[in-house]
Amino acid sequence: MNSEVVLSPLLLKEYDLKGKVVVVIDVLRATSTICAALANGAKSIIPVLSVEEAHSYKAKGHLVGAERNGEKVEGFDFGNSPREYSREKVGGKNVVLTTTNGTRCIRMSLEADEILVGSFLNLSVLSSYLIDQKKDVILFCAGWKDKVNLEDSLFAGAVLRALGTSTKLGNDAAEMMVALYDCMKDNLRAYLDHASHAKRFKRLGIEEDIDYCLSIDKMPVLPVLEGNRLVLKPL
Ligand code: 3SL
Repeated sequence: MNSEVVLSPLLLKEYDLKGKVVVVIDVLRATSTICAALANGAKSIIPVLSVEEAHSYKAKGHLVGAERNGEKVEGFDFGNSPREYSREKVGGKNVVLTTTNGTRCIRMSLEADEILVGSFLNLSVLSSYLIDQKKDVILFCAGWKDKVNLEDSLFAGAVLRALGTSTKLGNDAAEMMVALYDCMKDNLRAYLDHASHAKRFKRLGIEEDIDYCLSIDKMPVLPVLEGNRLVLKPL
């Protein structure tokens, strides 16, 4: 198996996704929220690109989450905090979600053989699956508005470490992120305080979400894209 890391959506066009598994990574917070909602019994999550598209689902009676720039968009049922997507609210429901970066990256990956969602919440389940399926992997970091970010890049390093000798490190970004993860793995929370998104969370008063999203293996589920919706992959 060969695993490559894509550190920004701007770089995705340089990679051939055909025949590969893409893991979309937006640990703060879209991919953590998707894991939490599905683990809490949501039937599916429908990722959509624009607030307008989200509005059209809302008008048809769907439950809809919408976030832009870290904040809930007015008029929707949820923002993008995984803590909002409780069993009481989402159990048995299809939920539509649009976020600044994460849901867009899911839609950018459609050429791949399989699209999975990764976060610290499902690190072990995701890694075990990748080892078993033996296809080449692209770890696609959503970043922030096309810029590289710390939290998604570090998580790519965590996945590569978990894959161990099952994978070759397929590009320099993979080498870099394993080295970074090895340096920082014992101080992840403190290191992430340096992230621009952590500073944004501080300004918005939603730092609690960082601890939630760093809870390793809290939600042992594997979201996979089937058609236009994310569902749980049977494990
Ligand atoms: O960019 C995204 O998709 C979001 O995860 C950003 S935020 O964490 O909701 O601010």
